[in-house]
Amino acid sequence: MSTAAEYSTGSRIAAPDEGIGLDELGLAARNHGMPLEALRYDVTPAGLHYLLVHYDIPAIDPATWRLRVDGAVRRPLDLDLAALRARPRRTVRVTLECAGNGRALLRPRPVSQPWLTGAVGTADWTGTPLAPLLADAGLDERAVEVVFTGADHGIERGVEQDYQRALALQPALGEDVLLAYEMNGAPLPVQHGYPVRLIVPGWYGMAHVKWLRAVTVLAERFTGFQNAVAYRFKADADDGGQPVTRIRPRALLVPPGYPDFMSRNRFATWQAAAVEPAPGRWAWSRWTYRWSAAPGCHELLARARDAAGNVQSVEQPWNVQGMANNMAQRVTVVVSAR
Ligand SMILES: Nc1nc2c(c(=O)[nH]1)N[C@H]1C(S)=C(S)[C@@H](COP(=O)(O)O)O[C@H]1N2
Ligand SMILES: [Mo]
Repeated sequence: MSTAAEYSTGSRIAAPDEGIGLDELGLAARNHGMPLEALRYDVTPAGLHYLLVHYDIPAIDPATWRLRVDGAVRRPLDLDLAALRARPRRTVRVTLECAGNGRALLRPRPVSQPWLTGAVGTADWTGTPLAPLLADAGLDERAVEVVFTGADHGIERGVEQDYQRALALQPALGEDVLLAYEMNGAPLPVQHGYPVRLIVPGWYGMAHVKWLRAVTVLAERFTGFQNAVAYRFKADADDGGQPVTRIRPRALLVPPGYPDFMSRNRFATWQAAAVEPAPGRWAWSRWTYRWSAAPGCHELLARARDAAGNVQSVEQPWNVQGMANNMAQRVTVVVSAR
């Protein structure tokens, strides 16, 4: 007898000397990172924005597409694209980062989408705010969570599912939470969620459900796979873990010159860089540091500290699924004598 569980791969940790496997290569070839030189653009050109698709990109006909808004509401809604576009319009500049960014740098290495540091990007997302839509549907006073369902379907660690993520009511009602139908002023590219995706500024990528087809208000906690099993900080396989939510601080630098991995020279001290004002509340800020480079091989590290004092560490923050690894970026640089 064949079951989904038998033919679906579970999560595991790579052996100490184990390289990236063909399954991980397949994932990396489908889901690309942003080339770090694209950090030069405040708004990432859509084709350079990182991409993460768990299953297949679904085929959606915009003429028959509908968004259901139902569950613990008094007036369920059924909206087509024209009705959604006729609602109030808002554009928000938002930096997205996959919670798995940095996973392939962990030792031991959790086997999954093998990101280095490129699973980031910033776009101008245009859509209609979610909160007024939920108000129109008439939230029931028992409402506690909102589940967002995508049109994509697959199997993950033996569990067959539609891609679904829930948000507690309070973050779901944030004023910049959008049902977005444009990215950088053009209709969403199919791979980024056409025709409509959720945007939850400040949260790791998994919350921003693409190919949205239903918004369901729940009077109880959601127990679906992506909230209860995936996207949790777990110390080991038996740990229930804490949920992965908002993006941790991270500084990235455009790698200068050509890196060389022959030596491991380091700077022993941290120097403050000049940080420019953020181009938006939810978007990355440009920073610069003038470096008087001496000839030789150097390793540059960059790290950020947020207003609350959370700082990136140089040591890896390890957990069993390789989530939210925001350790300082390292770039090896050879400076040649003139
Ligand atoms: N429906 C659906 N939404 C999804 C996903 C998915 O596989 N299916 N992947 C999520 C994850 S893990 C990330 S990191 C972001 C990636 O968004 P992007 O591909 O537009 O960069 O989409 C999220 N939304
Ligand atoms: Mo992700």
